[in-house]
Amino acid sequence: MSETEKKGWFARFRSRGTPASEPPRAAEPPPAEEPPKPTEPAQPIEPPTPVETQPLPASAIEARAETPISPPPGEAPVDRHEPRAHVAVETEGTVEKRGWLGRLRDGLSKSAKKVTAGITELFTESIPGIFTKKKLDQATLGELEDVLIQADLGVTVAARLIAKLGKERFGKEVTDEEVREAFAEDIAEILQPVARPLTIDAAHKPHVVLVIGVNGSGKTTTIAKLAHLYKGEGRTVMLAAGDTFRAAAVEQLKVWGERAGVPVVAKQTGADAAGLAYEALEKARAERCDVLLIDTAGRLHNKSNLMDELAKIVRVIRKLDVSAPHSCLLVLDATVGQNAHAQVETFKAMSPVDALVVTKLDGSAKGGVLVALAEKFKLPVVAVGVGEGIDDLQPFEAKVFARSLMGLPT
Ligand SMILES: Nc1nc2c(ncn2[C@@H]2O[C@H](COP(=O)(O)OP(=O)(O)O)[C@@H](O)[C@H]2O)c(=O)[nH]1
Ligand SMILES: [Mg+2]
Repeated sequence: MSETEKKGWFARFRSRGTPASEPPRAAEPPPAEEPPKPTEPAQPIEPPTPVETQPLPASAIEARAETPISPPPGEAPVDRHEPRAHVAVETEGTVEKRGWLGRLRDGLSKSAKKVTAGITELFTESIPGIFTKKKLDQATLGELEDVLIQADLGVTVAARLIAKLGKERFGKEVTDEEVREAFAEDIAEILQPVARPLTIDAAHKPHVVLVIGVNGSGKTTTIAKLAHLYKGEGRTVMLAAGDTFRAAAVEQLKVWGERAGVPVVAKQTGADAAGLAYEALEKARAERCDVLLIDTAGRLHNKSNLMDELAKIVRVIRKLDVSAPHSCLLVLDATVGQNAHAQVETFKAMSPVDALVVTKLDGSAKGGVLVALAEKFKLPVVAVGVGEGIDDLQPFEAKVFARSLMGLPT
């Protein structure tokens, strides 16, 4: 990542915290028909349905249950967030930087706990709490490999990490922390090439971002977060409510648009999504907008309907701009774990996916899946979602992520 790109992220995060750019948490959209969620997100926000655990790409698309997520206009807002003291006190300069690092670390804490507990356990003598050095033998390597696989890093990554550790330390006395340090270094190496922020090309007016993914993965929320981010950078943003399939979806985007202070092009439920995208692009071009974010349905009657719809959206917007979409973001919910692989395969076959956003890292112990995805698909991870709020989108930084995942200070 270049220094300027990095600064871009920091600048965006620095621009937060002003009442104008950040709506109060209490004003975030509550679910339409759900009771308020408990403040402790002990369960994944949207637990995958049993069908979703099937490794079939088709099921991956169809599996999401309809989730009522849009707040009916006028309904009393519900604050579903825990107080985050570190955010409240960290407002400026380097302190602010620690703020987002802290939030990423917090977001990854469930995943980190899982992996560090697994590793630490191997290094604990029979008296609990006494950690010792241990001679790195074949059995320990095998057990460490299991821990990595269970933490969703995948078989390939686990094998790679273990091979490297074995090569460097076999037969030597090591501590659990040394092992975690070694793993973090290797993981950062795997992640480095994919840690690339989404670059908005100013030559395009607008730069069209098509946002795709299964229902409930976090597309609409991510669009709101990106809109907020770009607006904070002084860019003009427009949203297209392309999920015309679900009744609440259009309304949900409109509410987010209002909160982010950006216009939303929308039609009624059931309208032609490609037609809507075309109109939105026409409008954004006429107004010389910098960014157009197009929301899409994640679930239609069947997989081929979804495929047709996405293909049609791409075809139709290319009538106006042959180079559009300039970015095609696939949004993945980290809580689905290994099923994310099938989703990438499926959506890659349907549309020109060129980057990933991984959401709900805060509600998941499966953050390790991001490493497996990076190793396998090598698609840039432009950002990660660590909460439901409009500013809960974090830059994806290889080293920070790797160290957080291994429960190490960043
Ligand atoms: N905890 C958490 N929840 C998220 C995150 N991103 C989205 N969500 C929630 O996931 C649910 C589905 O999100 P939504 O954007 O509507 O998904 P879509 O169907 O893909 O558009 C909503 O309740 C969001 O608040 C995240 O990063 N962390
Ligand atoms: Mg949506």
